[in-house]
Amino acid sequence: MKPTYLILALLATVCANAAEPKPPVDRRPPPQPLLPALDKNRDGELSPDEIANAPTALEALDKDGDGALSPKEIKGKPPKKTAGENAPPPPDQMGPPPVILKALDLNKDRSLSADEIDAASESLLILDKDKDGTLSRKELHPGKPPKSDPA
Ligand SMILES: [Ca+2]
Ligand SMILES: [Ca+2]
Ligand SMILES: [Ca+2]
Repeated sequence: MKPTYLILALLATVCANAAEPKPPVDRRPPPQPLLPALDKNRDGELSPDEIANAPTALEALDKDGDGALSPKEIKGKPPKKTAGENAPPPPDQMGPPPVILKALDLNKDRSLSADEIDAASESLLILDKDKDGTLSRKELHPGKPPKSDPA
């Protein structure tokens, strides 16, 4: 066996590895599309005032003025397109809907009707697990439950 072949094979392997296209892996949790609209003071929590103003804040997202929020309006600006319109994002690779949308979207059609917007304040309070009237970060981003040590 000629050693040159070995080196060439090695080089080829290295090149192949380097050239292998790796799709960017986004391991961040899915964004809460509605939170920026609702969280007026940007502290990551929803105060009683912010919850009370939820319907107004949501109406502000209604770009086409039909009184309802389409999935597009809920998501806000779409992420930058990669290759024009040729590659539409797969519909359900985004995981479960964000908790805020889940709470507000009573009929689970991923859009918010005028009724759902009207009921936004009440719907949000469903997320208020500790009933203090405020939606804390933990309530808005329920992840793994915190480990409670009995000792
Ligand atoms: Ca806030
Ligand atoms: Ca809906
Ligand atoms: Ca709370």
